[in-house]
Amino acid sequence: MSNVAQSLIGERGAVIPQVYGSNWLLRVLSSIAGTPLFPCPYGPERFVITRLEQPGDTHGWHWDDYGFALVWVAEVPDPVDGGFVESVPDTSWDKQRPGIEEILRSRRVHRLDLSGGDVYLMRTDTTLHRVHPIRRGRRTIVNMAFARHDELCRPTTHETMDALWSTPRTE
Ligand SMILES: O=C(O)CCC(=O)C(=O)O
Ligand SMILES: [Fe+2]
Repeated sequence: MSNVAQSLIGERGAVIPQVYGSNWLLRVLSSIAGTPLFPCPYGPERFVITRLEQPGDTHGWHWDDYGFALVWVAEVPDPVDGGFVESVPDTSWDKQRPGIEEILRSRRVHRLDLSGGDVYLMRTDTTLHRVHPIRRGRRTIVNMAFARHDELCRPTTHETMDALWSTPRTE
């Protein structure tokens, strides 16, 4: 799996930062979510480009640090080769004891098949989710994170980022 970090996209990219900063987009997403959404207060989590390309590459089971993610799917293998999204809604992240195995044993796992060009919005703080490991092909997405109002000021640790980048961060 390879990632292009927010800082690099911010420095060299034009379209992604512009789309992310669009008030129109925020209004549309807020109306779909049924709650006002805001740019993520923690810069490094605002947007990331992620590519899976080796057999077995996955984005393993996790919750995100903020409430919503908008995922733009640039390319994805045929669903028979993996790359679809699996999720368990209405689950919460106990950071001391995530209990992921127990949730997977006892709850129905939903599946979302994707095609290149799809965009989806997910409630990511209360939805356990992962990308099913790919068997072949390549999967490239842009993930944009958005926060609810109550997430703007609260102190937050950034476990999801830490797992991606292996650098401890707290704000
Ligand atoms: O690639 C996807 O569809 C979801 C990615 C994801 O869950 C994340 O980046 O936190
Ligand atoms: Fe996620």
